[in-house]
Amino acid sequence: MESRRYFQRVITALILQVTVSICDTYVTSAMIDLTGLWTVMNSGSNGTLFTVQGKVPGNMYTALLSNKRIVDPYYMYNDDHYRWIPRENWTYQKTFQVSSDIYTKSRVILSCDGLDTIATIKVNGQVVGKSSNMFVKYDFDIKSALKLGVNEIRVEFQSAIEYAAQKASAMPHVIPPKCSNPAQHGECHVNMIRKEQCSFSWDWGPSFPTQGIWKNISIVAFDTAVVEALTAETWQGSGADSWVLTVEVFFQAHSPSPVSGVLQLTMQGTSLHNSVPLTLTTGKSQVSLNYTLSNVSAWWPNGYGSQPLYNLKAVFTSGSEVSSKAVRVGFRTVELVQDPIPNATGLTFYFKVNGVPIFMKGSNWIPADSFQDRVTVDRYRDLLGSARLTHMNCLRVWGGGIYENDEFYDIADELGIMIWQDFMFAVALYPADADFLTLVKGEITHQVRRLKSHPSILLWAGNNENEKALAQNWFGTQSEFDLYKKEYIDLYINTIAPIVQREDPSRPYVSSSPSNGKETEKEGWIAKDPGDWHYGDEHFYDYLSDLWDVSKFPILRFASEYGIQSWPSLETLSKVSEPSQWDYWSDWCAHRQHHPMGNVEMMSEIIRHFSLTFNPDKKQRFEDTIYLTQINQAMSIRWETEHYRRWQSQLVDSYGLTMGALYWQLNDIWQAPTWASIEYGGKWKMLHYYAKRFFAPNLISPYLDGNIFKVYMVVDKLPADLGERSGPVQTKTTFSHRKIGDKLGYQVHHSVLHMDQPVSSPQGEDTLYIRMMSWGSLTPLYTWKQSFTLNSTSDLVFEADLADMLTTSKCPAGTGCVLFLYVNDLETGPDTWFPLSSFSEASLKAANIQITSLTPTSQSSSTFNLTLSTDNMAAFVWLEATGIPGTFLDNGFLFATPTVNITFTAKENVDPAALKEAIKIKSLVDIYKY
Ligand code: BMA
Repeated sequence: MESRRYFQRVITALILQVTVSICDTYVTSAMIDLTGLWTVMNSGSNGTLFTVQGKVPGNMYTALLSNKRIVDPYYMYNDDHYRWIPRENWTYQKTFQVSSDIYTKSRVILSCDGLDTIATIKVNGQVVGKSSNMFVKYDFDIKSALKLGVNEIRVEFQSAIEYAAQKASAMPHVIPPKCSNPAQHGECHVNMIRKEQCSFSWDWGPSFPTQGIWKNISIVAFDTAVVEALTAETWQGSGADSWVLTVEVFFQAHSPSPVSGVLQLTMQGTSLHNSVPLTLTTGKSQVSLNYTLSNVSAWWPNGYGSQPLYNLKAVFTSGSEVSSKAVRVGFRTVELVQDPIPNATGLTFYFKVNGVPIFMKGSNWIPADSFQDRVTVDRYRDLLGSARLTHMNCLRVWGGGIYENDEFYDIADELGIMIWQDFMFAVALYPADADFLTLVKGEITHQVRRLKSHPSILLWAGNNENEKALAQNWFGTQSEFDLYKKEYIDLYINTIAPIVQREDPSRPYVSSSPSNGKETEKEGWIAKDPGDWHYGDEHFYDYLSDLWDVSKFPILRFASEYGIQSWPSLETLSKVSEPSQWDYWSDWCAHRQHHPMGNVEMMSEIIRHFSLTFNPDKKQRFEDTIYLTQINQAMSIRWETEHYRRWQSQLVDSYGLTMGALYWQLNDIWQAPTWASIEYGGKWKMLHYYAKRFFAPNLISPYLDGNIFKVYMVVDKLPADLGERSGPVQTKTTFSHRKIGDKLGYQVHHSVLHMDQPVSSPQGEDTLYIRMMSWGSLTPLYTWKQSFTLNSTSDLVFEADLADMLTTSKCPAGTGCVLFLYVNDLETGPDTWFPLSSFSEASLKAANIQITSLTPTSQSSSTFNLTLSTDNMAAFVWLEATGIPGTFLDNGFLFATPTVNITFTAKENVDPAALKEAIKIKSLVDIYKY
């Protein structure tokens, strides 16, 4: 804890004059909510004038769509056909009534939570303000423009494409890249405008550069003062169970004389009930208060405990005017540990939450729709719920999208999903002139204050891949390296870092992702190799190697991006494509693929392990090829993620101590081939079902090290460390020499020092069972039994020469067999499997898989128990309930026992017979039958 700053932050009153105000909707007595229907019209430069009614929050695309002036922008080639729309300037116009209780107030503000992006705002024809950053909130003084009765407001947007091009041509030097890759059918110069960077297209998304009022808009009037923002930070207190809560309240006062009033702070469920008399002078001010609290429960990431949230409320009363704000607080500490490692090169790079080292399991989040007004709270809850269901405890909000809506972070708080929050700069260099830096200052101040009270926020990161872009000369900047390096440092180090430090000292800041963390700083902020495996985080992509071969994977401190593509299901694609295009090599499939050579890459990865299907039925062939892309993606990311989890507690030649695996990417912005595990619309790909297994708290992780078959057990927590605690704990990290493979290395163990001796369950012996199964029978050829006790969260529990295992089990050849593994008990223990050959060689046999029973679980008619039976081993058993959105308990699995029990959870109630009818089952062998 930074004691100097902490103890200075006693009751003080600071005066701040910032044009860009700070937080969302004021709660005062005199307000007019301007959301709802507005008139939306274009400039007609394309020759056609449109005047429609459009919703606010919203944008011109969804306004035209809801008025049926265009069809689904996602349909077929419409991303291309509708490129005229963003080249128009669109205006939002509305009339509204002003009554005397507003008109007579001394201060009247037009409060805009989000204007996308370049706009001139007029009230009754008078310009009251301009916007040029979609990520800030604007407050415009409209007192002088207002009149009693009917008023008119116009928000006149300029084409973002046009604005960006103008900015680019006005720059003293080129700031690359100019345009996105042609495969993306996108626009140019997006780095010139403070707008969602991927709205000009990305390698997984379309170009729909929206214009619109994309967040709440209202008129606020007052005579005294309003509470603009309320923030909270939580720090460990002196005792095991004591916390320090730092509360900051931000005011805007407007009165000729100082405003006297009382600030009341309360936090339900705690002892915090405090009244503070205050005198505020005109303008912006803030107070900072610290409270020591005990008897509050700690907030833990998913899998480590619960997520208690406490409601903190600030109410300021001055005369008859009352203004208030509320936030939810979770008591937790976060720390990024970058320590030297004894006798090794490099630094650690891991997070401690409440003092406990946590392996970050998760993925990367991108905007959930090109049209943010379509992203409902339900969609957030569905996607974040799907992350939690697969044992994720961390998502990175990637730097080319948006700072998500408050509801996103609220749900992350509730579900225990920690958020690695990038600032919105990605895969580009950016200007560093005074105007641009001023825009950025307002943006970072606003966003950090808006988000910092969320316990889920883990860290702030300056940008996505821009250090690497400079270090590896991605944009041909080597000749002007010093110039671009200076601008980089001016932006992320001299401008953003101090604001983060000032606004939120409670969280770490890294200048870029990937970076070498402290080493990057030591190397002057642009490291020679920002992806060095000895430091920080890394983004790993390799589309040419066999990603089933674990020796191809890097041994990192933290893998914050890695992934390969697959196609979404035909069920999802059919919503935006014609049957004529349902062919892997069709024009539309090529058009929809924004990653150059992506479809060829996927095919080359598939044929490493599978035969292709040449089913004469085009639709079936397309579906089965999609199935193969999903299998390959799921298996590749399974192997890679298990690799990272195995390396969490071992170090060899200074490599290892991997404490994070966030695969690229969680969700999709539209229906297309991408790296996502969840399709647009919420359907889980096979990868997402596999995530549930490779992120499981107890993981059996088999792999081949040369010709030695090895099995690790990987657990999130050792039995001794189990048990929830109310406060932060201390941990001790020990390095013990250990032979790892044929090398001498270290086994690393973080043990929790018990401050309050919680109940810990005794460390019993567990037993691993390894069955050699032939593809032609459900009766194991041979079973190995291995009992084990874990010494660290990742430990080798079995190894044997594979050739010996084949001999011992009398399995003639790997092509004929597969290994099935489980711990302790087949029904409840974790299980997994391991192929012994590629599937193009494996002698799979036909398998007749049936649903033998399907019954609703007692308490609902949206969850069903299914019993499946098979007469033979079956690989990649894929269940689909076409037309019935929902998820199966497991999918894409190896059917290695006569029956399995699975549940299906539908998103809505469904009739059992209809469900049974809708469920289609296939396994790998089926796609070769035609
Ligand atoms: C990384 C990400 C994204 C990109 C992904 C896949 O660069 O940061 O920018 O979409 O790889 O190419």
